[in-house]
This record gives sequence, C-alpha cells and structure tokens, in this order.
Amino acid sequence: MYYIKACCQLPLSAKLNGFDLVLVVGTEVWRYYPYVPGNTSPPGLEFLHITNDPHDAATALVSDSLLSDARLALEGLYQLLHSLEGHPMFEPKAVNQNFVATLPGDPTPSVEILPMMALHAWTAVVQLRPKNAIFVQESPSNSQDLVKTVLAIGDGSLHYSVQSIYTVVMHKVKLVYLVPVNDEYAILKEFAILEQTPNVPALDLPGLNAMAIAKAYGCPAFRAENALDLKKCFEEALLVDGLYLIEFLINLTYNL
Ligand SMILES: Cc1ncc(C[n+]2csc(CCOP(=O)(O)OP(=O)(O)O)c2C)c(N)n1
Repeated sequence: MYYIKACCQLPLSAKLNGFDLVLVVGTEVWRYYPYVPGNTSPPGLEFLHITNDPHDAATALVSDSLLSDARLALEGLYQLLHSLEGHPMFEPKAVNQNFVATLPGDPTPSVEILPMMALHAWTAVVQLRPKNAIFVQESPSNSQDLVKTVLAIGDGSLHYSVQSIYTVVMHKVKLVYLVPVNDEYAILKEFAILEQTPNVPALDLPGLNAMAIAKAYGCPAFRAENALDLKKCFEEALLVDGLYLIEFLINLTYNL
C-alpha cells in the first residue's frame, strides 16, 4: 500500500510516474487544488474511474469512467480480484521509490522536540491505530455507529465543520477527533508561495482553543503536549464508547 500526497496536475503526474494502474473512486480525476499546468498523467499509466456523478465522469481528463454506485462496483471488483489471485497480470511493475512516500515508521516519537513535529504526532497515532478503525479527514459523515472512526482535522478547518461536534454528541457516534494545532492556515501559505503572492494577510490563527470549543458542545476534550502524551490520550480515546477530541500542538509549517 502506498500513500501519495495528491495536490496538483504536474506534481501529481510526477508522483504517479512508475505506476501502471490507478483506480479512482468517488471523486474527480483530478481535483486541482491549486491548478498547476502540465501533464495530467505520465505516459503508459492506465486509469479506471468509478463515480456516481455523470459530471465527474464527463469531465475526467484521463480514464474510462464507470457510472455506478461506488459500493456496488467495489464489491463486484473485490470478487473479481479474489477469483484472479496469483494471476501473473497482477505482478506489479517496479515502482519509482523517489516518488513514493510510505507511512511514517519511526518507532520512537521524540518527546524533546516541542512543539511536536507533525511526523512524530502522526507516528504516535499510527502505532495505536486499530486495524478496523475508519480514518477520515474532515468527513464525519463517514462515521459508523459500531466502528470506531478517527477524524483528522486541522485547527483551521475545524472551524468550518465545528457544528459537526454537536451532531456527533447528539447521535452518540464513536468518533475521535484528532486536531493538529499549528496556529496557521499552512496550506494557504503554501499557495501564496506557489502563486508568488507574498504577504497574504490573516493566515495566522493564534489563540484558538479547540478543547474549549469541543467542551462547549458537550464533547470530552484533551490537549496532548508531546508525542507520548498524545499516545496516552489516543489510547484512552479508543477505549471510550463515544466521542473524544484531542488537540495537540505541532510545529509551524510556514513561518511567513
Ligand atoms: C469544511 C471546510 N474545511 C476547510 C475549508 C477551507 N479551507 C481550506 S484550507 C483551510 C485552512 C486549513 O488550515 P488547517 O486546517 O489548520 O490546516 P493546515 O493547512 O494548517 O495544515 C480552510 C479553512 C472550507 N471551506 N470548508
């Protein structure tokens, strides 16, 4: 399993170099955020696209699109793949490791570096991640009543879905909010660099208190100061039969 950070046309195309097949389910091909001119995909790469949105199917820049309910299509595909297990056509091509980022594997998150490096924070989380937990970003609607769901949402983005905390409290969903706090809109600072528009105002977010906000909505909330603390909080959260929010300070990504 490879994890690829997809963001924009040319950089994404470069990251896909060396792969032979991409399966895209339930989203556009591609979502440009931000748009960077260049090749959509490297030569020789094949795409399969499954969507229930005719607009996304019609506007996909590459790929054949199957207009279908994602679940039905994936169930069918799963059965098909099972029946073909061991077939030589499933031998993967050599992957260009330069463009592949594996999940962080550092087994000893540092407690000395404060605020934490984002890598140390996510490593602590990955080490405790239950196999059957659902991990989502900014998408509480994917939660299920019986399965623990972990939602990673930045301190900036939280304020655009803050009302979801109340919904989750009311519906008694088993959800853990993980809120990395970098006191900034880092992604928008990154865009400013890309677009060569320096000094964009109002991208610093000091002093927001996710823990206090969560508590105001009736959600138990904690602040983890370092990576070990985060592990302890997350371990506890996984045992709780309900909702839990953990905020943790991470280092500034852009100090502009
Ligand atoms: C639900 C929702 N989330 C986000 C946005 C807009 N948005 C895009 S990037 C961004 C800021 C991201 O900041 P943060 O979540 O702190 O992450 P960072 O980039 O700092 O890692 C926001 C608010 C939106 N309109 N609606």
